[in-house]
Amino acid sequence: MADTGKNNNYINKENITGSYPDHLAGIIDRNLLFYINSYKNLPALLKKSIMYSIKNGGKRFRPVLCLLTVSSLGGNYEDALPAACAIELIHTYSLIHDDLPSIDNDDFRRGKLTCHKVFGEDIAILTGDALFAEAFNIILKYQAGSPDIKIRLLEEIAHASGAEGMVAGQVIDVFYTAKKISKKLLEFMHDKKTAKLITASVRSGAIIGGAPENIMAKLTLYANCIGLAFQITDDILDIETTMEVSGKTAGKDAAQNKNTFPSMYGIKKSREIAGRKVKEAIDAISGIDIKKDSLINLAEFILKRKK
Ligand code: GRG
Repeated sequence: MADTGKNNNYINKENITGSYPDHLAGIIDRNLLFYINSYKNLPALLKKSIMYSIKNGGKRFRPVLCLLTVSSLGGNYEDALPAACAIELIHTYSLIHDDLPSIDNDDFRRGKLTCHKVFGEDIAILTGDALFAEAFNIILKYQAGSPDIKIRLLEEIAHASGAEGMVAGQVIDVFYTAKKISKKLLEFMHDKKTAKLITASVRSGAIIGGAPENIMAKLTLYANCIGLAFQITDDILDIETTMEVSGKTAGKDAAQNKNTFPSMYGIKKSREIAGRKVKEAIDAISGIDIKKDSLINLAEFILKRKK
């Protein structure tokens, strides 16, 4: 069932940087479409809003990270496609809800109008809800492995998304907008809002790849560090990139008085902190016996990315 891209002329995504594994992102795109198309009993409007939200040029950073982690452990990345796609569905749900008028009120995402701008707020909320639930369904239905592996994956992804994960970070983000925040709480917010799902992506790959505890611990540290660096560079890009490149409205954080690394430390220091975190991530995996080049490459991509 899995589309591994080996015998296909897959849709070439616009190259994100010279070193980004675009072919894996393309494979994720096609497998996402396969899962969504396998649903037959859903209202046409919901199918349309889901397709609109899925087919839209995201980098697929989290699922790619999951696949690369499996490969780094000597496994077949094909084995992780359901879990990787499930994580992308959760990420997509979080973006749809994040863009809502009652949260960040964004009109553009990935170069297109946001889901609520096209389908209305009610349908956008429901589209996010559907993607969230279907993420777990895809793992239950398609993920290979023992029941124990499936339970560990569900646990990992649910924890990263829930009240002690992404939602916690988002609540702090919303509550502290235009209010003073401490450095510690700012880092906590970024860790929950963004790093947790990135960490779950690596840990899910490590579960599927059968990583022993010592390697799991190093990979977890790697992921926590790149997760924080990813959000810091996101904050910087909000200031430095244009709508044409990023596909979302530029300068929104400052306009909304959001707490970000640049607002706390300035751009130069924020860039240094992101650089330190990427170095810490690479150091974490440098001493372990895995095929680490592609994970190092993806960590370095975070500092080079333009969107
Ligand atoms: C239950 C209302 C409710 C919310 C769920 C909304 C939410 C919790 C969390 C949002 C968390 C969030 C949007 C974090 C931002 C993370 C981030 C850096 C997004 C951009 O990710 P990229 O660059 O985007 O990977 P693409 O478009 O490439 O997928």
